[in-house]
Amino acid sequence: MTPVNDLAGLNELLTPEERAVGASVRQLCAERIDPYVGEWFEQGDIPRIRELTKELGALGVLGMHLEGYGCAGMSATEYGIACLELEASDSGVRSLVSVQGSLAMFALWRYGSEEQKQRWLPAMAAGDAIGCFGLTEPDAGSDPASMRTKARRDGTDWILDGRKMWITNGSVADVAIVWAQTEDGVRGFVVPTDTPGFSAPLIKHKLSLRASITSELVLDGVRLPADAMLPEVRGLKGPLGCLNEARYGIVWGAMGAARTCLEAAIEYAGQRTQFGRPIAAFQLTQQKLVDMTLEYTKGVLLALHLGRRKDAGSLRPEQVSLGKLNNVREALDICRTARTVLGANGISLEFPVIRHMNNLESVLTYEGTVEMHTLVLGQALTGHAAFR
Ligand code: TGC
Ligand code: FAD
Repeated sequence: MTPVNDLAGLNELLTPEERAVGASVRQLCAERIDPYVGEWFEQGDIPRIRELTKELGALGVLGMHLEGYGCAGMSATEYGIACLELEASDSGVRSLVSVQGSLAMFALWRYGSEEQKQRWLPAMAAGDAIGCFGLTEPDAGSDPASMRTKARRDGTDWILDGRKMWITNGSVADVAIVWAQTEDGVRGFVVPTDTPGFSAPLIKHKLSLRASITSELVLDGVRLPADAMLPEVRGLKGPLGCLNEARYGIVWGAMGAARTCLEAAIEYAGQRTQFGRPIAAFQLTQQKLVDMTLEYTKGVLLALHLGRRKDAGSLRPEQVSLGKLNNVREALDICRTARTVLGANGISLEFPVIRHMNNLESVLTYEGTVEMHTLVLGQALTGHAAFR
């Protein structure tokens, strides 16, 4: 029996260093996450999230592709491989890492003052401080330009008022990067979460991404000093620039969820007997496994291609959209097909499949929905923006 990665020789496309990154992240996931994550999902929590975040920091995956300030300075491809292995365990764990490194840390690293970087980045790289990224609002999701959160001047201070919604890591964060309207356009603010007027109630009743903290951010007259604003960017291109980073990680990550479900389906099909034969011996089952493997293989090749382009400095935003749209959509399809192979066991948390399938419903929506990425690609192809 050929392992799914060996069919097209995917591992041979990686350097020894890249393979080593994948192996070390997989080892941590196998020891610290896989045995427990089904239970976390059932509870709707990541118990001892601070401990886990420190372990991820010690492994070097927080802000892994950033240079300096305690960050590991690895390549984009290595970062992508780490995301794949994390999401092979759970999309919620990859989210924790994506939001920390690609959104909150990246915003500080790219747009922050030297003082802001020194204050937060080393602690965040080590996992001693957790960050979140507040862009979405109750009435502004796909269209962040319509955000209502406002920052106004009071002397030299800033006063922030507004609400953010669906914010990963919100209730456990030490620092929130909050995007707000100012007289000068959209600006980013570095908000220590112990600032009076800031609160982050947990969002409950999720049936997806349950091993992840998702919160509302409430900003009621939050007073910040003048130097709380990210000085190096103005306008929506600030948050959208961060999204490119996190979306890139998802291009890889989604294939991790797909791999786990595909491998679970192959293993189950080999062991489950009906009509006197393993269900793997039926042509209809083989068709499913082969189609899943084809899409998985193509998805990893696409992720690797985009990773190489990112490392070469030539990755364009619409190429990230192409990868995010394709790989999340196909990963979800792979997980749904795997679920059918497992029959009734496919709906049980005793197996990883339904958890990954439900998680990917969130991944399909966050970081730009299927429709938004379709419109980005439509605009690239035709020159017409069809968002409004
Ligand atoms: P538009 O007029 O097109 O652009 C405004 C300015 O931004 C620039 N820009 C970009 N810059 C960098 N990267 C990109 N991908 C960019 N896309 C646009 C653009 O050049 C322009 O710059 P300038 O200098 O001319 O001002 O903006 P629009 O209002 O028409 O919106 C375009 C659209 C719809 C594509 C954008 O709003 C969008 O991507 N919407 C989706 C929102 C989204 O993805 N939200 C995600 C929130 S964070 C999250 O979900 C985290 S989940 C994480 C986890 O748990 O893993
Ligand atoms: P809407 O924008 O209201 O969209 C609803 C539907 O309408 C979608 O199908 C959409 O594609 C479609 N639609 C909208 N406009 C158009 C159009 N012009 N043409 C065609 N179709 C259209 N956000 C953050 O800022 N930080 C986070 O950390 C974060 N974490 C998240 C974690 C989870 C678990 C989830 C579920 C979401 C998270 N989000 C976060 C929010 C996420 O980015 C938004 O949910 C997403 O951008 C979509 O916004 P919305 O939910 O308001 O949907």
